[in-house]
Amino acid sequence: PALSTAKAGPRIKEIHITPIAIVDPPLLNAAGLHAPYALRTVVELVTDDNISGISEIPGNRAIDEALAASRPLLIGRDVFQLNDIRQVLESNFGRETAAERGLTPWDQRKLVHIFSAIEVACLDIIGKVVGRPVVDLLGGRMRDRVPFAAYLFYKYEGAGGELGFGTDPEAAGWAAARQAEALDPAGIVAQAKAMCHEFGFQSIKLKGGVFEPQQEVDAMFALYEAFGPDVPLRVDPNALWTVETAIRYGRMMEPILEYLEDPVRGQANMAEVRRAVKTPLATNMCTTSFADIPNSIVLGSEDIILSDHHFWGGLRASMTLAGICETFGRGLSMHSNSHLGISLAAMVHLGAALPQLPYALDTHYPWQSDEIITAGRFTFEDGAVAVPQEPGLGVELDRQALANLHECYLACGLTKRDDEIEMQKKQPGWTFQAVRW
Ligand code: GKR
Ligand code: MG
Repeated sequence: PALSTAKAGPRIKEIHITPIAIVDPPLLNAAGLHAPYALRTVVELVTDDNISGISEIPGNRAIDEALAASRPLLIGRDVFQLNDIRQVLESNFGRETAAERGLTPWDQRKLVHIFSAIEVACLDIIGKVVGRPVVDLLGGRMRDRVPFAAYLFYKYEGAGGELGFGTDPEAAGWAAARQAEALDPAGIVAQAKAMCHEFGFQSIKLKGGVFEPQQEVDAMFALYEAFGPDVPLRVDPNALWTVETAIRYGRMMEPILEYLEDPVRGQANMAEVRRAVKTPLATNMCTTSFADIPNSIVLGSEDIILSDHHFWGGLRASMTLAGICETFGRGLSMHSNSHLGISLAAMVHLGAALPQLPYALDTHYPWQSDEIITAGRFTFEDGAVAVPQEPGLGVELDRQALANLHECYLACGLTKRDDEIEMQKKQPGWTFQAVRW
């Protein structure tokens, strides 16, 4: 039963769960190839006094179904009682194990995504009720602008969406560059220049785990040559390398890397590489939940945890993680997946509240062209996004765009992310391997 409170807050009356499909170009990664559409789910809570709160999570039919099944547990609950809501969901679904995350670069757990979807939408509502932006509900802003990094991908030519591997000859600037093939160091440098020119990013990350390591290391040196020592560089092979490979190539890149992200699989392997290479190691794959923290500390598996409020269980959980990182000397930064502006707004509020922000955060946003917020696409200045000042998340749902993107979801027929199947369209017989080189 819900606990009694001195003053009951607004209660959840309706929960709307809308899966959408957004245009995504053919980006390569360790698990294969991005489909022409990335899936997201938009959640809207409406209270008994008709205040609406929104959130966005990665799209996956199984998660949407679990979220829908939790409706009877959530309807009637006070949006301020986030601790209670979390406990109710956990008692219903049971705790998730690290194994449920899966081996792919992205996280496949249900409960953490459900927590996040509900918590962010509740915080949006609470912010509107008290007239303060979400960052103030997380303890207040430490900065007015949140810096992001250029997130480069090897890719096939193609715009994604209806065009698939085709391109729009009318496109110009970054919209044209985003369609171009990038399969070698020169292609990656050209992509970096176009992206940094458009968004002003001052740090660069390359998604690796696509080609044999020497080629990816060559791309990193080519970026270093092109951008010089003042632009921090990172590479992320998504745990595809062996310990031996990671030590060999990690040492080679010591002079040019800000950090090396998930070179190997598992905390013990990460710890071994960390002892042998001077560059800091970061992860969004080996330490991805609070249950992973004790072993991370015992083994010393990484220097930087890449939080993601979508799979750490929300914004407040990410603030808790920030405290743990501070206690144990871990750096904290942010991971991303293909996303739109509701997620970006939440990421910016969190980024603004974090006590320390030593690294520019990840975002896939430049790869997307759709939007579902009324203000249209966020703008970046010198690679940073200004923290919304309005109450709540500070973004409003564009209902027409939501309906269109939902139609797109129904038409595209995708129900979960499967990069292996997409890759097989280009390379028949290709299979994902948890460790490749
Ligand atoms: O979008 O292909 C991708 C990325 O590989 C993504 O799924 C990862 O989760 O960005 C991610 C990462 O840093 O590992
Ligand atoms: Mg990563």
